[in-house]
Amino acid sequence: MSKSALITGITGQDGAYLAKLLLDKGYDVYGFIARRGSDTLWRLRELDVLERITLLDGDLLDLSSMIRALEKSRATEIYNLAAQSFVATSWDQPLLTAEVTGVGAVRMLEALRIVNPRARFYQASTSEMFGKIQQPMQDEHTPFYPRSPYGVAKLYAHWSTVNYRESFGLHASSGILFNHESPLRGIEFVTRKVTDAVARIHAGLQKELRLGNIDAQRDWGFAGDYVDAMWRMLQQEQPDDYVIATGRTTSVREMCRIAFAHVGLNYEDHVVIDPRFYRPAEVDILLGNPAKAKARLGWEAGTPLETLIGMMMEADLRRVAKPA
Ligand code: NDP
Ligand code: GDR
Repeated sequence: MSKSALITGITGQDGAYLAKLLLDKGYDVYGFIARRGSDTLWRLRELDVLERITLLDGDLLDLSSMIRALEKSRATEIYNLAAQSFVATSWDQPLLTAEVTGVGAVRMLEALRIVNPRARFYQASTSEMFGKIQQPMQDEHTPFYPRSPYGVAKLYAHWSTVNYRESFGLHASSGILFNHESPLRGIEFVTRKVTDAVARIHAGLQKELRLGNIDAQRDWGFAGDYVDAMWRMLQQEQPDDYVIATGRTTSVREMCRIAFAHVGLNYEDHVVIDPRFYRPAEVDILLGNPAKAKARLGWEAGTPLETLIGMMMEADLRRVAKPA
């Protein structure tokens, strides 16, 4: 009998890659989706998975919809990827972010306790929980100091996952994932904002790119690699928490240089610093130590930033040349 998995946030970047990975492994894949007015299914179409999954309506604000989704899917693996995930928006919508990104995870843990406490649970935790950095490389023992309402909400969800594991013996694991990108990344995030703009500038459709703090540094990997780490966590006999990262950090400035150079342009001729994109509090630098994931999960990041940006650039050049 094939295994059954339920993914919240299946319409997002990671949800689409994870759905593909699980389908390729023979799972029955169910997606928990909040119905929106606009088309949110484009990523699932792009990876050719839409016709192979079952979508169940629901919302992380609505416990009863979670209970029904768990009952209908009979999922033995639940991946909680849904969130208000854009850090900048979390200052404008702190309460919604808390409800969806923080309390939403606890609703899913409660639903799990009610319907199937033996199911395995994955929580999408984040390097944003480290926030104001207190040691040069962050691992599973680094103290947390979130710097945004998003980071605070994720920390609540993270500790709740740990607490439900310790209180009720749930197989609940938390992946502390550092930034990961892809051609399916939302356009509001900086890497995709840059690759989309470079493609447009190259095509003569725009001249400048307005950015905020380009001296921020991130540990960027490829989303396609990172969803494999999520799956590996749930295959372990014991649940645990893992840092998932590349172990290399790069500034937004350098990332811009790589993207513009892809089409023979100099970023300094086009990037304009716009204070509107500065954040009330910044996470200056992130650099993850993925040693535990390598030792226990046999997982390693496989895509260098240059290759990743190249993939994103090629996808955006194609999109700009052939608009939908
Ligand atoms: P995205 O923003 O691309 O996807 C978020 C998903 O959550 C979308 O499917 C969205 O649906 C869904 N969602 C939002 N609100 C609700 C709600 N109230 N009820 C149900 N679904 C909802 O995120 P990513 O794929 O990039 O990230 C996946 C998860 O991993 C997120 O939790 C994120 O915070 C976390 N994370 C991401 C990292 C990264 O670098 N990408 C790093 C570390 C953690 P819709 O499309 O309809 O809006
Ligand atoms: P982040 O990603 O906040 O790290 O959260 P984002 O790409 O939004 O920002 C990265 C860094 O770039 C700086 N920056 C800008 N960012 C955006 N979006 N737009 C700009 O114009 C701009 N200019 C400079 C930011 O200040 C920041 O320092 C992502 C999300 O996927 C989270 O959900 C996830 O938890 C973390 O990664 C790990």
